[in-house]
This record gives sequence, structure tokens and C-alpha cells, in this order.
Amino acid sequence: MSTTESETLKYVPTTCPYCGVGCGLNLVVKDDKVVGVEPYKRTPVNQGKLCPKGATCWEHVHSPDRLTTPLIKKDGKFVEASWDEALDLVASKMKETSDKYGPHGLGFQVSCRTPNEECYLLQKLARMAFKTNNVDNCARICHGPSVAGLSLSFGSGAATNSFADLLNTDLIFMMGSNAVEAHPLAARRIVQAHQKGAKLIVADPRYTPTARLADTYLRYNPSTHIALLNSMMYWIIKEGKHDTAFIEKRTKGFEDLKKTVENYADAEAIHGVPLETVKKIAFEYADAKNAVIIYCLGITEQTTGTDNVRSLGNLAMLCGNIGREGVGVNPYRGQNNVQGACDMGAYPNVFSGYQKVADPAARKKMEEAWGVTDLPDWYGTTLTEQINACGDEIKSMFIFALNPVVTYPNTNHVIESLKKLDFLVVQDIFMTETAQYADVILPGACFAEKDGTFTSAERRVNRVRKAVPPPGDAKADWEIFSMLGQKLGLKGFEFTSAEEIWDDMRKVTPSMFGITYERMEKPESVHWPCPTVEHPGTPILHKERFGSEDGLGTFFGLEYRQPAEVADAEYPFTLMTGRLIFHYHSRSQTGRAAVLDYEVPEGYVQINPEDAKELGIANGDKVLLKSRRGEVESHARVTDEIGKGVLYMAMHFGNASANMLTNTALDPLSKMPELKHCGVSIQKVTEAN
Ligand SMILES: Nc1nc2c(c(=O)[nH]1)N[C@H]1C(S)=C(S)[C@@H](COP(=O)(O)OP(=O)(O)OC[C@H]3O[C@@H](n4cnc5c(=O)[nH]c(N)nc54)[C@H](O)[C@@H]3O)O[C@H]1N2
Ligand SMILES: Nc1nc2c(c(=O)[nH]1)N[C@H]1C(S)=C(S)[C@@H](COP(=O)(O)OP(=O)(O)OC[C@H]3O[C@@H](n4cnc5c(=O)[nH]c(N)nc54)[C@H](O)[C@@H]3O)O[C@H]1N2
Ligand code: SF4
Ligand SMILES: [Mo]
Repeated sequence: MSTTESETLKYVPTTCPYCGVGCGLNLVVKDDKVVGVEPYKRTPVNQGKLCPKGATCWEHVHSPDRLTTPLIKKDGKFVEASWDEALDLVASKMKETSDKYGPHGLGFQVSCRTPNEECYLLQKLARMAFKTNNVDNCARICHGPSVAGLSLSFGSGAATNSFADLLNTDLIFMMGSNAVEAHPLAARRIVQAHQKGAKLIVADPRYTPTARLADTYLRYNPSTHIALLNSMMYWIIKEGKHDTAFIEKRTKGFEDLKKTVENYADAEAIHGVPLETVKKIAFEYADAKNAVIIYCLGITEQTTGTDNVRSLGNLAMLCGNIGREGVGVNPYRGQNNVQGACDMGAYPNVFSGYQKVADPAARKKMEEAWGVTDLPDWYGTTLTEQINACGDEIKSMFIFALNPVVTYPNTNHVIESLKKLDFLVVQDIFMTETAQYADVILPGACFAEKDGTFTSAERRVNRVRKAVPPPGDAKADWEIFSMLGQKLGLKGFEFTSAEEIWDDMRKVTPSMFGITYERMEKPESVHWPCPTVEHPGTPILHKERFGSEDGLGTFFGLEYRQPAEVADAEYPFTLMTGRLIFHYHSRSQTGRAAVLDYEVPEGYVQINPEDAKELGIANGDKVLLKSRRGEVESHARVTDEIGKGVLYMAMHFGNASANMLTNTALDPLSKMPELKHCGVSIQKVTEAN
């Protein structure tokens, strides 16, 4: 690079827009265009390293496909509109719904991809303007069971320890997490801990790239976590390896657990793991001085998701592995801001900082701060239930930066549901599979074009900084909400910066109060809870007491239950779904990064060699998969990474989508759909060419 060229370059430190690790990076800017990404070495999170998605996260920013102007559907076609026209229509249609059907007639679906300030503002708008708690975010189909389960067990629904704290552990037990592909820069810490001598156990029905790192890899039958964990706990208690001092001092409910696990002394018939192996890993976990549990969607995306999470909570408390360095229970939260969207109150039963809408004092506080009366006290309809209620309870919907047609279970059902709405608004940066069904599309600015904050999986609040202007008439999502709020006549919605919105939130949120924009200038930023501006922040939770009212952790006796739909004669295979390192969800962004698209341009289905042989399927053959809900074509990848009777598809490919097949059955406690387990059939269509 010549000196003159380098002189015109600007480096803007910001946070990666993809996964919940929250890596810092520098956007390289020339003449108001992002031209590349350079490492941001000062942040302790990723120490200058990036995964393939982070390194290419700038490529979609200036894509010619970006939405640049509001669009209104007229006679089945989208036509360009001014902001006034589009927002007047949105305001009047939503008011019409609310006048006719009341607060239950509207549904707000909030993104986990967008900054805290924007999530906060949309839930505030919904609650202030329409007195509705029908506000939810896509944690519902991600780590909703973590929020529910860890709250029940520990009194707080967040990860207990930081990524770097893995370097203090002696043993890492991973279950249902493929961090090497899904959280690569957190996986780097796992590798570092392993190199320092920590033992690594990976339990997963699939031999994943993460499993390859393990000292012990444990294959269990899909969705049998509770049977396996109960067996482990039975043997720990039987051999007296549990931490009685911790149990007595800091927990309740132990007898309930002890009694329940007695039926699981040998549950190999359910989980498929030989008894000797169960004992070996149980004792390794119990004997380690400091052992940490890492889990992810293999645990949560099931109709038993909340119980699965609580079961891991049981195991950690049983061995006293909570509340200090090197231990804990850590859900690797998915999206860049899934922690934040929940923290900001884009949730049907809480305001920001998990202050309950049912609590009169919390409502009163918000009413005074926002200058309104009668904020709703009821539990709103969740994300997944809102889709099921389209046309019935829900008449109008606002979908903010989500792509449900690709990412929610049972695509045909999602499309049919959206079609039943009187009015649908979609706010995105691209024309997505979902936006096609909208009445109005509002063009947002992407992460590189606005200020704000993302809260990572370790509760670290990281700054997002504007590097370039948005394309055409597109606007920062917070500006759009601010304009819409004013159209709806809301007081105090004349925001002029993201920081103003953050401060508006901070004032009413004790756990965030101490985190100012000024403090977030430091590359390491701050972990919440942080109640005062002098408070250093809290990287490790539950040190002295749990977050519950009595300060105790709770054991639960949990029985194994089958998934809602299991393989049978008609649909003899179990379909598991998940991720690939090169793509992110519905690929609206990663599909527009040349190298990522080059690496994996289309989806495939993994099948075990014995099953493939029986069905006459060879590597690369085109295959047809069917479930009770739909069918989809893909290509076979024959591999013994997957067990007999099980198939695996990535969720990323809208044109061959795993969610054509998946089941909408819900976990009763968290309303998580069973995205990771359903019955399917597979047959060959044509041979590979
Ligand atoms: N590259 C990439 N990274 C991402 C994302 C992305 O789209 N792409 N998304 C982000 C988000 S939002 C999230 S939530 C995280 C998710 O991160 P992960 O949960 O780690 O990723 P998944 O691949 O969905 O699921 C992990 C593994 O669960 C296993 N599994 C374990 N037990 C079971 C079981 O009983 N049944 C089934 N069916 N599977 C089981 C599967 O083998 C699968 O490999 O990743 C984040 N990071
Ligand atoms: N079968 C199956 N299904 C799954 C999963 C699975 O494992 N298996 N995982 C589930 C999980 S964990 C998750 S988190 C969900 C993810 O589901 P989604 O959140 O629906 O997936 P994304 O593709 O990330 O959609 C985000 C949308 O926001 C847009 N966007 C990005 N940034 C901005 C912005 O700044 N402003 C605006 N206005 N728009 C923006 C993108 O273009 C994209 O269309 O999928 C779930 N679905
Ligand atoms: S690990 Fe996650 S946050 Fe870090 S660069 Fe990759 S996608 Fe971005
Ligand atoms: Mo997620």
C-alpha cells in the first residue's frame, strides 16, 4: 500500500455483527466505503484474531441488493415510498388494529442482531403506544430455555463465567455445543485451556469438529440428555463424590434430585452410552478441582429444553462448581446481541434488566420515567405462539430484523400464518424470504452504519461504531423507531443519538446503570451487573449467593421425556439441524461474502455409511427428505461422523431449508420449538454427476 493511499484510510473499531463471542475488529474505511477488516488487537476477547465470518463481515455492507428506500405493497407489487408515507401507513394500520382488537391484536418480533438501543426502543414503543406485552425476541428459538432454566436453578438466566476464565479450569465438559464452528474465538480459549492441561470431554450425538479436540468424545442418542445426566449424577452421589458442604450451605431441593436419579443407575437403553463410560466421565467431572460446563443448542432446542438446562445446573451444584474462577455453567449464547435483546426487555414478561411487568413497583417506575399510565401487567404472547396465532389473536405484526420464513420451524406453516395477517411490517437491510410477505418494508442501516452496543455471551457490553453512511434513504433502526414513535404521538421519542437511548434505558435499569458510553471506550468494556459508575462490573456470577430471592440455588428432580416426534415406520430417521462455520443463519449477509459462498455454496445432509448403503445412496447423490410437514431436496454426504438412524442438515439454505421439515411442538416452560429433533424419511432422487 502506498503512503498516500494509507493516509486516506480510516480505522473504526467496532464489534463483529455475527456470533455472541463479540470479537472486536477495525473496519477499514476509504472515501465513505468500507474496504476491509483489520484486527483490533486491544480487545481481550479475541486478541486480534477473527474467524472467517468476522474477517468478511464488511462484504455485504455495500451490496447492490441493499434496501435503500421504504417500500409499500400495492396490487401485489412493492413500490417505492417516502419515509412519511411509509411511517404514516404503519402508524395508522397498527392503531387501527389496536383500536379494533386491543393490545393483544399486535405482535412485535424483535431481532437479536441489532444493537441494544434499538431493541430497547422497539419494546418501549410497543408498551407505550399500544399497551401491549406481545414483544419477544429470537432468544425464544435459541437460548430461551437458558433464560428460563438458569433463572429457576440459579436465579439469573445468564452465563456465569467469562470466556477467558476457561484458562483457570481443570476440566471442560461440553454438551450440545459445536463451538469450533459456531463460536470459533471462544473455541480458541478452549484450545488454550486444553494446551494448559485442562481435560476436555465433548458429549454430542455427532462427531463434530469440536469433538475432534476432545480427550474423551461421548456419543449419545439424540435428545436423551436428562437420562445421561441423571445417570452421571446417580453415580456421583452413590460414590459420595458430591460436595455436601456446598449443597448444605448454598442450595435447596437436593433430596428431590437424589430420589429422581435413583431410577437412572443404568439408563444405557435410553442414552446409548455404556455404563463404564458414564461412570468414567461422571467421576472425572466430580474429581476435578475446578470443572466448567459449556452447552449450546443441542441442549436448548428441544421440547425438554428448560429441563435439559436445569439438569446441567443440577450437575454443577452437585459438585460445587459454581461461583468462582474456572467453574460455572455457560450457555454459549448465539447471536451477537441475543443476551442484549433479552436484557433490554424485548421479552413478554419483563422490562429492561429483567424487572417484571407483573410487579406493580416496576410498572410504576417505568410509567413515571416514560410519562405514561396503565402499562400492561400480563404475560405477552411469545414469538413462536405469535406465529401460531396469526389471523386469530394477532392481526398485525412488526418483524424487526428476523427472517422467520427460513429460520422458524415448519416453513409452510410460517408462510400460511403470515398470509393471514391484516398487516405486516418487515424492517431489514435486504429483501428477504420473509420481507416478500410484508405490506410495508422499512430499510434499516447495518452494523457498520450506526452507533450502539451489543452484549456478548459473557455479558460484556461492547461498542458498535458508525463507520460509513447508510445507502440511499436507509436509516439507523433506532431513527426509524424514533420517527415512528413521534408519528404515534409518544412523548420523549425525539432521540438524536444511540447514546441518548442508552442513557434513557440506564436510568431505569439498575443492573446496567454503571455502564456509560464513556466507560465503554475502554477496549475491555464492562460486564453487567454494574450498578454504579464506580462498580468494576461482574465477570463471574453467584460468588457469594445465587440471584434468587433467598440467595440459594435450586436442585430439580427431572425425569427423561421423549421428544414430541420420534422416528417411526413412516419417517424412520431422526433429523438433527445446526450450523456450519462459513454461514450465518439465513445467509442474507454471509451469502453475499464471496469466499464464504465459494466455500459452501449449497446445503447437504449427513448420513451414516450403513444407512446410505441400505438405501443405495452414494456421496453427492441428490436426495429427497420428507416429514409430516413438508419436503426438501438436498445432496447426501456419507460420513460416519453421524450415527445410524440419524441425519444432520445445516439450517442456512433458504432454497433447501431444513425448516421445511421441522416440528413446531413447544417446550411447555420456555415455548422453544423442537428445532433439533423430528422424524423424516430420505430417498435417492438422482445420482451425483
Ligand atoms: N457459523 C455460525 N456460527 C454461529 C451461528 C451461525 O448461524 N453460523 N449462529 C449463532 C447462534 S444464533 C447460535 S444460537 C449458536 C449455536 O451454536 P451451537 O449450538 O454450538 O450450534 P448448532 O450447530 O446449532 O448445534 C450444536 C450441536 O448440537 C448437537 N447436538 C447435541 N446434542 C444434540 C441432541 O440431542 N440433539 C440434536 N439434534 N443435536 C444435538 C449437534 O450435533 C450440533 O452440532 O451459534 C452462533 N454462531
Ligand atoms: N432448524 C433450525 N432452525 C433454527 C435454528 C437451528 O439450529 N435449527 N437455530 C435458531 C436460532 S438459534 C436462531 S438465533 C434463529 C435465527 O433466526 P433469524 O434471526 O431470523 O436469522 P438471521 O438470518 O440472522 O436473520 C436476521 C435478519 O436481520 C437482518 N439484519 C441484520 N442486521 C440488521 C440490522 O442492523 N438492521 C436491520 N433492520 N436488519 C438487519 C438480516 O438481513 C436478516 O434478514 O434461527 C433459529 N432457527
Ligand atoms: S467468533 Fe463470532 S464474533 Fe468472533 S469473528 Fe467469528 S463470528 Fe465474529
Ligand atoms: Mo441463536
